[in-house]
Amino acid sequence: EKRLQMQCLIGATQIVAPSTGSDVVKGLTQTSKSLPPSYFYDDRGSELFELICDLPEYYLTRTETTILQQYAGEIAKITGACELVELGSGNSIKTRILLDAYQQLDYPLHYLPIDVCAGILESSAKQLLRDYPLLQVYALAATYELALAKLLPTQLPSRMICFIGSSLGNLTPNECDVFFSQITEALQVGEYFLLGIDLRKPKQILEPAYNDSQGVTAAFNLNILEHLNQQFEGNFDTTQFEHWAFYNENEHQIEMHLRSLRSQIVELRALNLKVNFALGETILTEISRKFDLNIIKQQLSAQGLLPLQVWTDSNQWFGLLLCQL
Ligand code: AVI
Repeated sequence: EKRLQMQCLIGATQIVAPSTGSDVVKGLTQTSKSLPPSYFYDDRGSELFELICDLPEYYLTRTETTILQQYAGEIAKITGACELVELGSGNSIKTRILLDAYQQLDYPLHYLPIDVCAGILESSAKQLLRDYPLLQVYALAATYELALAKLLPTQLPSRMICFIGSSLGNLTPNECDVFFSQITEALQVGEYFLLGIDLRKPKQILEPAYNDSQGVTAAFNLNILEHLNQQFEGNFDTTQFEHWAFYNENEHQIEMHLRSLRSQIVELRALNLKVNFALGETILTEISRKFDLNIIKQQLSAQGLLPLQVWTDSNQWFGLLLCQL
């Protein structure tokens, strides 16, 4: 298919930067153990995340979808014809709302999905090509950082980098600053950044979203260990860890951990690493920060990303910001 080009910057077809696992070694040898959340997204993890998005407790995807449905037309009118670059594109379902809006205005459709999971990237790109006969897709299996550094100049009048789904919340404040500067580096003056963020709200709503009654989030969390087993010849026994997620009100973030159910030693042979776990010791696998619109607007402006429009839903649970460099 001529309309699809795929490039893999990580994983099996290593072109630029093979994942050496040094980030895993670093995280598991610290006093407070942690893992980079990007390791959630192997094929199984991406599938589980899709299931999470449809859970009754996980309001994020539904709410952002409502906002996109209401304002995609407005977004397309503001930006004019532009190339859509999406970081963490996953199944690209919400992006279809944007593609539809650009298509309705007869703008050319150029889409660059970027995801660490090559499997879901390829299958969703192929599905998109079937559904949008005029679409050109250039898919990149890469981390955000690598992908942003690799973007070629666009052939369209403008570009919009989309970072929706509140994945920004999975970055620490420092990582967030670095990320914003990578965004400004990747854009030309006048180009756009579309950001979707989960907003602060009572714990009673937040905690169930990360502790669903069907246990899908627990399975998603535990799957990170299966991914490490597979990628680094590990012997994590997932029955000996449990999911633990809570809202840290001081930091305004969900913290998701895996707690060791006994004292145990785990080996990752490919990394030449043995890790000791005490009974009850945890690995921090993810933070999911919840944002204040005024604070994030100031942060974006301070980095030169001027918020042009901010849209929310009727509960003010989720925010969508269109910024311009
Ligand atoms: C991808 N990211 C925005 C999700 C979140 O809500 O932070 C990942 C997730 N973790 C548990 N459930 C969903």
